[in-house]
Amino acid sequence: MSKRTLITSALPYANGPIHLGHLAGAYLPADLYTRYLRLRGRDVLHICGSDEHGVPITIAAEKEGITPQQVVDKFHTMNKQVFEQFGIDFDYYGRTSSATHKETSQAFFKTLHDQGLFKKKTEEQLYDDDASMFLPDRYVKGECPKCGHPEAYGDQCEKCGSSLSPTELINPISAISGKTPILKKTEHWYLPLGDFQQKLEKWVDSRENWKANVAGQCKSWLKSGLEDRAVTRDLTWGVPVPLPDAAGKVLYVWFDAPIGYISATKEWAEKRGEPDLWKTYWQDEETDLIHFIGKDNIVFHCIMFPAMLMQHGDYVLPKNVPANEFLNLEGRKLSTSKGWAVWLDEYMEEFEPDLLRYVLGTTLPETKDSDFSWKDFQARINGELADILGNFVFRATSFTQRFFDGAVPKPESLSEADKKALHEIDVQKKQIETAYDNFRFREAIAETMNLARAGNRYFTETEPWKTRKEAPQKCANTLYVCAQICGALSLLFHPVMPRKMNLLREQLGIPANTTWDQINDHLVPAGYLLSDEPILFNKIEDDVVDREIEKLKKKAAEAKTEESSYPPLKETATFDDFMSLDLRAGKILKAEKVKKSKKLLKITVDVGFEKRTILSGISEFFEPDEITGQTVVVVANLAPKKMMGIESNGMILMGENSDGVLHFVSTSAEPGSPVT
Ligand code: B3M
Ligand code: ZN
Repeated sequence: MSKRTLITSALPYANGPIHLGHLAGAYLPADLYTRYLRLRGRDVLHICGSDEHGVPITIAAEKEGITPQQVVDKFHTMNKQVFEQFGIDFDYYGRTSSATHKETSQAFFKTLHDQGLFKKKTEEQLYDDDASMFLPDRYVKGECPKCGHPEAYGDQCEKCGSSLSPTELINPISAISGKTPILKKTEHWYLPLGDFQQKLEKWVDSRENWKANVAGQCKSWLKSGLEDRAVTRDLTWGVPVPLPDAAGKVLYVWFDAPIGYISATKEWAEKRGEPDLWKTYWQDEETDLIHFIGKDNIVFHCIMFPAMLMQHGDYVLPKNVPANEFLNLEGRKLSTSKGWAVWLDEYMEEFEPDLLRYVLGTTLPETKDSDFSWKDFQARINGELADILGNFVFRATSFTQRFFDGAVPKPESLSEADKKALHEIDVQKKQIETAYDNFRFREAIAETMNLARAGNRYFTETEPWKTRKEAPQKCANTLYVCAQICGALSLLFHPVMPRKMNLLREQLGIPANTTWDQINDHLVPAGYLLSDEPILFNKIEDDVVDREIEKLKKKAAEAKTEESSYPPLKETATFDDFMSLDLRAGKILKAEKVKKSKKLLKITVDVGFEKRTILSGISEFFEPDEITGQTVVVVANLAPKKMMGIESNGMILMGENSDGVLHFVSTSAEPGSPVT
């Protein structure tokens, strides 16, 4: 087993508050794992901080009419505080606008530059003539060439996770003027990722116990071939490129941000008065480096950053990157711009953190997107925390208070049922341990709750309300056994609900420094006097949850009116422009899903004079058999385009509502009829 574990959570952009999707993606899983390892007595360090550069910050600043520094100062403070309040227990929460980070990221870049790694290239980049600026990253949106997602960014598609260059986007539109950008030459330094193809393939193949969704994404990128990636940008906000001929250029945010993990560790070590201690975590093979991220960050943590670390030399590489998928909200994609989000600070105005830690923990998107709903939040708290865990603890402790003056009774000649119940502690502990060790947190939480279920079953089956009169020692044995199960639960559930479980542990007199390995079937000594039992979990009433649902809908409605939910009008088109398109009526004869693509349907369309194969990114909205037979409008003279190895010959017109739902443009004309 390695000597220590270095855990990082994705640095949240300091351009907005933290919401449930952030928690479910990276921060809660990372905190569950960190707390579990600390309980096991391992040397573990959890590093995070604010990602304060890049276009997300400058766009937020422009939107609010303030400086980028003002944006990051506001949200760094807010997010750091809200994480603390929620119990995400980082060892250090840094920020990439710090001096240490600037120095560390510039030195890292300089080392790679002086090794002769980068290719300096002058290439045509997208440029907004009106705004007189280049359009890197989120300054441009367009259709993803890989999956057809209509709102991919210039550096990345959030739907399929692909890392892109702005010039790869189909129909790019400037996020500043809404116009189609022009091409203009500019010089940048490129990371030749292709040079690392073999090394990365070998390294990814050597990774053990990686989640299928993560390994799958890595392998598909490696398979499609790694291309050069620009690691500098024509921006004013960011870490200046430390070269004399790089005036006006900064490091690409995804080059400097992962180095933020290293600079934050340096600041942590400095603060401890042991400035070199950071090296023990980053430059010693005995460290397990684990990155907790959302799936849209996989390429940067499994391909780009490892390549940078390999090239630099003397750094450990990630042992695991247990990336989570996305959390949806009330069955719909979480969207801050559409106000469809639950903000952590607003949640904590109404409810305790541990309740959400538990409920989110049971529905983490560990292998596929999952959903949070307020009704499920209420059901889990009422039906599991209150009715199972809370009820078991209350029955056991209140019965001891009432009939044994609060003193845990002395066991004598335990029955088989008593021994079996005590043995459940060890059985469940082993299952929970395996689940945590393999980043299966939903399973760990479910198996912990199963121990409380077993405790309830045992209490009911041994009928202490009867044996109290008929066989007092049996009753005493039951309550002794229940006290041990409560003791074990207070530690097994601690990673999930630290505050609630500290209350229970204190009530049972279990020392705060008790470790995971000390969890056994005799944590609470006979004779121990239980302190008064607080009701651990109060039920949530319908009106409370209905109020939260109303709040969410109101905010979404406000966001819709606030931000015109209509995309900006494109540039004026001439009549000739329009007439150059040949629109035809087309009847859908057949449709089928495209393997390995979440979005594309392969559709056979009869356009009268011939049958066409057309790929359309609509499989999230339509089942193949439900569209067969419809007559739609087809752009019939569009140049063929290959996607996922299939040639698409034309485009089917769709209307997209403000909530993102797509609808066909239908016609009653016969297949092949021109549409003008
Ligand atoms: N700031 C989070 C995001 O893509 C990004 C993570 C950086 S981790 C080095 O939303
Ligand atoms: Zn995509």
